[in-house]
Amino acid sequence: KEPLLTYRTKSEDLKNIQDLARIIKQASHILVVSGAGISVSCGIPDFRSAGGIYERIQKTFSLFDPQEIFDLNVFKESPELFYSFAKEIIPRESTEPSLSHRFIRDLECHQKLLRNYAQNIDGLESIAGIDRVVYCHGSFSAAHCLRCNAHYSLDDIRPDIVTGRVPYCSFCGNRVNWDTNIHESSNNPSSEYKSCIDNNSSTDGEDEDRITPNIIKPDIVFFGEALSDQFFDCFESDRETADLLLVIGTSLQVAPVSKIPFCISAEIPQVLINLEPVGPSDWFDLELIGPCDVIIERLYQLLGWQHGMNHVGCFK
Ligand code: CNA
Repeated sequence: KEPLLTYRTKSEDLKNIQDLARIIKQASHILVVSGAGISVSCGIPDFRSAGGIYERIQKTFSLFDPQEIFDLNVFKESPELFYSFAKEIIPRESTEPSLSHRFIRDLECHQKLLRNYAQNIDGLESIAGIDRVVYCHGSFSAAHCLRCNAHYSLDDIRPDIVTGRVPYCSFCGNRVNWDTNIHESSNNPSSEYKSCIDNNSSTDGEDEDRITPNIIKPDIVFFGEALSDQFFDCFESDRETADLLLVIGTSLQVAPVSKIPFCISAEIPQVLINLEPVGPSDWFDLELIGPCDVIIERLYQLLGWQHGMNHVGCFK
């Protein structure tokens, strides 16, 4: 009996972790859908678990639905809601990817990773070195001014984020004193002032300036915003090519990523690795229920793989 691990299975061929290891050995086009659960061991809380960010937001603010903090209109009106918890999701400079992130990278190094569809916005996939990643909901690594579109890096706005302040575009804020509530930003953003200046060098659109606040918004996808073309373009071909679907650390509550298992042929084995079951009991061929890093550590043993093959020579 495997420690800390329970199974739900609907398949005779795929009934336990040993079977999964066998299938991974055979596979060459693995599609991984990952979520907040793979970053929990890095110290970044998820949304929907007990004690997660949504529960705390609901206790702190009088929001009907905690998801409102990801609503663009709410963000424009009350950006302090979003920035009151954003510091919890950005990785610190010392944050290391989890074993689960490194496993996805090792799948890539073993030339088995078709694509990692990452819902996370913390950017740890890139820190783990995963190249074949699609950030379905964007990431904190870049940001832009909602009014003039000037681009900022995470480092530009990190000082505001970690202190829970709303970052405002310095240039816009200084140029048009359109709202007395706008404070002077403490930023000294390094990038793309030029585009900001160019975009603001005319008085045309002044009315729009007045209604579009000069808040800096991280390049993450809010509710009501479209996912990138990259997501749809990649998935269009990947759905035909995948030979195994691994869903790791997600409640699969957010569309369209939650539709991925339905859009892939039922012939392709679909496996969930998560702390709790997700969806109806016959959704996945196999569910491995437990902390993902523990399950993945066991997979390493069964596969006979070393951790972090990328450090000793990953080829693409
Ligand atoms: P979610 O809805 O909060 O679900 C997380 C899932 O992970 C739950 O089913 C948990 O049971 C499970 N889980 C928690 N800990 C573990 C663990 N150690 N091992 C295995 N499973 C675990 O988050 P989703 O990712 O499903 O929702 C998508 C949202 C959450 C995306 O838009 C993200 O941007 C957003 N989010 C991202 C981060 C991040 O970037 N680290 C953090 C919090 C939320």
